[in-house]
Amino acid sequence: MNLTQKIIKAHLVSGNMNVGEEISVKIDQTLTQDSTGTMAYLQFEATGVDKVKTERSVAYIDHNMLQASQLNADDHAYIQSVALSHGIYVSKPGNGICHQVHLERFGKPGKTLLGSDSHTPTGGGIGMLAIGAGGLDVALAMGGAPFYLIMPKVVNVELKGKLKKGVTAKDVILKVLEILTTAGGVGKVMEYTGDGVKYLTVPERATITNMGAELGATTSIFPADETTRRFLEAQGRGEDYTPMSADEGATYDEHIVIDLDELSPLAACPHSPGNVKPIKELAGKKVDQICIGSCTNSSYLDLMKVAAILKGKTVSPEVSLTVSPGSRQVLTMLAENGALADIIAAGARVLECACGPCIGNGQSPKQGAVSLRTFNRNFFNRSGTPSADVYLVSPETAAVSALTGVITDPEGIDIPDIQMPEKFLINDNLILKPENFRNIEIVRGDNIKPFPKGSALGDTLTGEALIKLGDDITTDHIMPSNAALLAYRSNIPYLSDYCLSNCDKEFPKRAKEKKGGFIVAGSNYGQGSSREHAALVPLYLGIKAVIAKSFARIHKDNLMNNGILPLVFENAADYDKIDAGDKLRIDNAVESVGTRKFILADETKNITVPLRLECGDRQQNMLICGGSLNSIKH
Ligand code: MIC
Ligand code: SF4
Repeated sequence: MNLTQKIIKAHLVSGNMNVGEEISVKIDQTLTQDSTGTMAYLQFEATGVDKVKTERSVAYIDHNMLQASQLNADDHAYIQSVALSHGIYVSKPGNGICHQVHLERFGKPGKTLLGSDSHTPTGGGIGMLAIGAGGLDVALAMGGAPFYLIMPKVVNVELKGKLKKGVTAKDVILKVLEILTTAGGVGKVMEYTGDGVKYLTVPERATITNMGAELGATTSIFPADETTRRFLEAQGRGEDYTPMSADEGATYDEHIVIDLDELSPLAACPHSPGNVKPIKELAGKKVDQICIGSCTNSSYLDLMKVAAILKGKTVSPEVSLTVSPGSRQVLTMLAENGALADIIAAGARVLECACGPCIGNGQSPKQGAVSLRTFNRNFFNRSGTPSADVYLVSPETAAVSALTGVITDPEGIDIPDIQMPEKFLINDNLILKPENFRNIEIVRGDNIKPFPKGSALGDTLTGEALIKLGDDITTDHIMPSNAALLAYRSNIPYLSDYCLSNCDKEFPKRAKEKKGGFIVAGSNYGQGSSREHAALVPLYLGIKAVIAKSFARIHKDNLMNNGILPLVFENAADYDKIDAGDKLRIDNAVESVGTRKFILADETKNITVPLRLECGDRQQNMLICGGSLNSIKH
């Protein structure tokens, strides 16, 4: 067996491990973050479970850090109190980005981790099977339920040789994105092997598994080897190490080879992580803003390299450079060894250890700006400036470009080899352990509004095609996130006025006037974030079904968990026959869920179009009952 199959087998609760069949696995650890966490904990409370049943569950507060009113602080207080009272650890604001901190302090090779954040696969960097999901699935896993997924194909990404100076782990994952594109990983786990693995440190491996989310993959994983052992020992967690690798002669469903010595620095160009070009082709382009950080590239190693490049120099006069360390551990170590002083002296604006600009929470660039970011997503308007062009690059490319003011190729750059520390600085005093707290009162700010609940599926569904969208619509289109909106993540009625506003500002008004209807879309609908809000808000607006050429995994599960039908065109060409404004009708919906075959009548065009439902048996029941919570009650 390959490593993915071994971990799945060790955790299998139901199903057969045949590609494409529904299976369920036991979840050892969970993580939540605050922007999806408020909903996840409201849903967890709705299950009535008293104490979490996992080996370790952690609630991180790292996303909504701008406290421009009392709203975010209210949500933080809710999360802290609800988590501690149910046996969940809390990583307080300031402690760092969930994925970075989880890797440092909690992750264990061979374990399963389910997180209410799409970049949970970061844990694959130490050999965990780490999967992102909607808040409801994480809430159920905290209550001891297994996690259901489709048995993935396992793709072997064989890494050969060694990276050249100035070429980085970011360039490896950008190369994989160039090969597979943003939908190329759907239904697949990317398993990294080969002689090149041993030259990659744990944070470098984590950069690769983190951004595997942009392939749409179920997750990505590296073996746990001597490098992993040294990392865990340096974190004071040597006892958490278990060697994990594929069996000798293991087989895979697909195979990709990447020659690390042949790679050169790459960038993902606007507005997709899959729009990859060589830095050489972009070199010389004037840059206005550079942001270094995010769960992809904010480790100690990343920032030490940035500091070495910036040392003794000054940022170009026309560039605004920000640096957000991934964790307090990283920030403190840089402060103690002087690297932080080098970064500050060069003119960087040092931000707190949090998601920050990555989620549009501050640092929106100026109109029409070119912004280089070491992040993982450059979806349209995610920076908060619709006219800005965001390029995703490595920390080395970002740092050299910050000095020149134009996109600059770092290949061959002469910086000292930075070694992984023998010992990381360990200070867990911002991690609250539930065993130290008794009789906690759950704090509920008045921004916390009840979440909408689905109702049993009606047999006839009618309504207009309220909007017709193209391919690759992201969750940032469906439910935008930015400094102004993030504070309302526990307030679905408020957020509903912004649904799909990145595509059509009139959509929410129209959906409300028409009392709901249908969304029609192209392929890979819902790529990106795990935010359940991208399903809850359409549910609130009365959306009955999304009819698309294909769906991204997490969003499709979120739709079904909330009782919205994700229907696929049986013939992709039928997409062209339906227009926005057409009157649509589906008869015999309940029976059709059973057969997974639907007939869509377009009453405006007087045509019918076959649709199919791709889901497991459990999800059929869920759709008929009107969502996961209803079907559990049944
Ligand atoms: C993201 O990177 O898009 C986020 C913000 O971390 C999301 C979660 C969210 O929308 O709150 C994710 O990756 O799932
Ligand atoms: Fe935070 Fe950005 Fe990572 Fe999402 S991708 S968890 S917003 S740093």
